[in-house]
Amino acid sequence: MRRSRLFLPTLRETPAEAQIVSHRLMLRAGMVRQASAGIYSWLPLGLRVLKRVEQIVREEQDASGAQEILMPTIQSADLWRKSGRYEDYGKEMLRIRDRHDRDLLYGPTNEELITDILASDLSSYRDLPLNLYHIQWKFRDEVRPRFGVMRGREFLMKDNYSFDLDFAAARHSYNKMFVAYLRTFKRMGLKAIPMRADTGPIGGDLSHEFVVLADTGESAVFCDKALLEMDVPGAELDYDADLQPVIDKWTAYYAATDDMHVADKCPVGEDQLVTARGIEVGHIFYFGTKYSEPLGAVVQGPDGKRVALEMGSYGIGVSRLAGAIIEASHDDKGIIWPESVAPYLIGLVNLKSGDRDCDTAGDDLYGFIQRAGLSVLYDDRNERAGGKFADMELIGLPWRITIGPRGLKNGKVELQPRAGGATDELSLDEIRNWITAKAGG
Ligand code: P5A
Repeated sequence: MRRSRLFLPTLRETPAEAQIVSHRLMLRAGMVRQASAGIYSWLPLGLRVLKRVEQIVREEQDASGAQEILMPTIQSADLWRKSGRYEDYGKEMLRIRDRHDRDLLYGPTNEELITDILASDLSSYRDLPLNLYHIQWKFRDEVRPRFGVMRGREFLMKDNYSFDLDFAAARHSYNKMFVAYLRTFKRMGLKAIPMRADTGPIGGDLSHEFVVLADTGESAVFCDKALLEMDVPGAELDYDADLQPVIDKWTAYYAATDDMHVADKCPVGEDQLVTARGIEVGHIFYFGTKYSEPLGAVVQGPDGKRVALEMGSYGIGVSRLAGAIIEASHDDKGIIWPESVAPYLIGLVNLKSGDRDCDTAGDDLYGFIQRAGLSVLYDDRNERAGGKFADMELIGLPWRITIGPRGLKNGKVELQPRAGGATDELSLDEIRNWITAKAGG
């Protein structure tokens, strides 16, 4: 993409309304704009990040055996009356009435709707286990939406729902998600720590929050230092194998959110305890038959008896993650994107647009990078070098290649990683080799 064409309204000044660094940087880097309180439009750069985050989530869900569906944002109040949550959910639920005076709502979550689908369409235990997910916008009328996309009213969530015949199978479904979440967050360059959590309005008695440590996190968290060094299972992981040993390893260490932590009873010594702030990026729940019973999601088991399905639900804050990644990875100049979610891998800066040699070298390299299959933002604007560099640092692309008249005289360009480290001077051949190697071939 040519920078001269890209709709990327960056801001020099720090917007006054933004209290935390990710919100400030997302506004300054032209990623999002507020539409109304807690509701955002995603501009091209922001949307590319959101899509990449979403895709990592999707790939890890698919790898675990979950199947993607898409349920609507608008739901009928009737189902929620059956589960008893229509009243319980209170003011956080956005209630809507249609022209026929029917009560609808903008879904804050989908336990009822998915259970209703299963109630109608699942007939035999042979179709189990089943795990269905979707990635869809949710609405929760938070009292105090703040911190940009981190605590919005409208936000993108990946939510899935597992259905099993008995507790042992349901526990395995839960464990699969536990491991899939560890892998998902790791791919985004995040250290997410699973913590025992309160189940709130979702319900049930087994639940873990996945919390990314960051100074600006909304809640205080406490955990054993050892958890910061734990290994995450790699691609060799067999999801059908017994995952309990992996879970046991992770849960053997103390980790608790504010509301679960009792200082007097904490088993970890002071020198081993990390006290930090965290951002909840995921939350998993096992709640048995809480929804399947009232909504009639029942199957005939192998012995002919009818049993209500054992269920769990599993959420990831997809739009929140875009902010959480920035909280975890930035400096005083701007964002530092991990390669896995960066809007473009390379920022190509032409220091002297209009100069024939610079333009030729720039255009050539731009084409070469694209043909190699890598994503690149080419700053071809006729602007001061200082401004171009500041812009690139702000938007945080992992690699910067700089072409200037002085270097070109010696046939050289500059390569610099955004995350820090030395700037390399490379010949045009060398930079092409680097690009080819980066593209994996
Ligand atoms: C699990 C999936 C649920 O809703 N039902 C379906 C369960 N869980 S949850 O913890 O309430 O939400 C899941 C994740 O969504 C993100 N999230 C938010 N992101 C941005 N703004 C919000 N207001 C918001 N509320 C929840 C969190 O990452 C949470 O872990």
